[in-house]
Amino acid sequence: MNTPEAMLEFRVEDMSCAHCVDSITQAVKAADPNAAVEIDLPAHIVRVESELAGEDIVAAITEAGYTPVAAPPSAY
Ligand SMILES: [Cu+2]
Repeated sequence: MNTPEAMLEFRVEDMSCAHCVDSITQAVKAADPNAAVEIDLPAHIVRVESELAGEDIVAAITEAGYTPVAAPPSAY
């Protein structure tokens, strides 16, 4: 799956504070400088608009030390 500019959504349960938000945002932007990252901290949701495939974003967030789970947008 490699749809350009798709809005992808992930649940990151171990994201718990502003520092985590920062780390995850930096990690995604390191993988794609043009990515738009939107984070809902209370809901533990990370939304990413990017040319990257979902698994690449998962890899970037995992490398930053977190545990992302793909969340289908239809679930919200
Ligand atoms: Cu934190």
